[in-house]
Amino acid sequence: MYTLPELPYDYAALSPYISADIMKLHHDKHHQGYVDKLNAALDSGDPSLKAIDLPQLLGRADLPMAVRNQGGGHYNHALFWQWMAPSAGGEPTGRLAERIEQKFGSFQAFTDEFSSRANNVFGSGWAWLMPDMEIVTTPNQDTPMLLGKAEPLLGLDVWEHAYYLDYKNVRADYVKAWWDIVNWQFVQERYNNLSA
Ligand code: MN3
Repeated sequence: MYTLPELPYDYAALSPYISADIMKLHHDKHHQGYVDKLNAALDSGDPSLKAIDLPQLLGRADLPMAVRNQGGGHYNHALFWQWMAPSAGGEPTGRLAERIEQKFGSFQAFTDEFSSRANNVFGSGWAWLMPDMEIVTTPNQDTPMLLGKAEPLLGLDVWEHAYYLDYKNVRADYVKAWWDIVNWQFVQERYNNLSA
């Protein structure tokens, strides 16, 4: 049975970039909903699916739609909380910083490209940075694994529920502000693990 992970900081910790109201709603209602519906879908479906690791499971093309959507929702949000932190932002350092510069020319060029891709996701979805430095977007709660790709290094939730209370319908303002709370330390740890 999947369970809702606790936020690694207070609801208000990411304010003013993301308000306590959004964090509470997003974590306690939306993410809890994905967990509950994932468990219900697994309970009423093929029992062999319960034995498969979630990242692996989400790479399967033949999943029941409820498992794909709710499982993706749980996986994506469990990481999303960790991709943000109070007093974060800035730029990565070390191997990851070098790789970003090598691929995009500069950190600024990377954030410009990623922001542009995130802003252009039609409807609800996610933007991802992959361990090979590819930028990918997916609709709904689909993960990069569903496209046959690796687990993502970094991801941004661009569903309206992630920003509407703070930024109304102006997704670009949310995307711009988000860079100030990206937890590069966590992204760097993932890079070291995923690209080793
Ligand atoms: Mn969300």
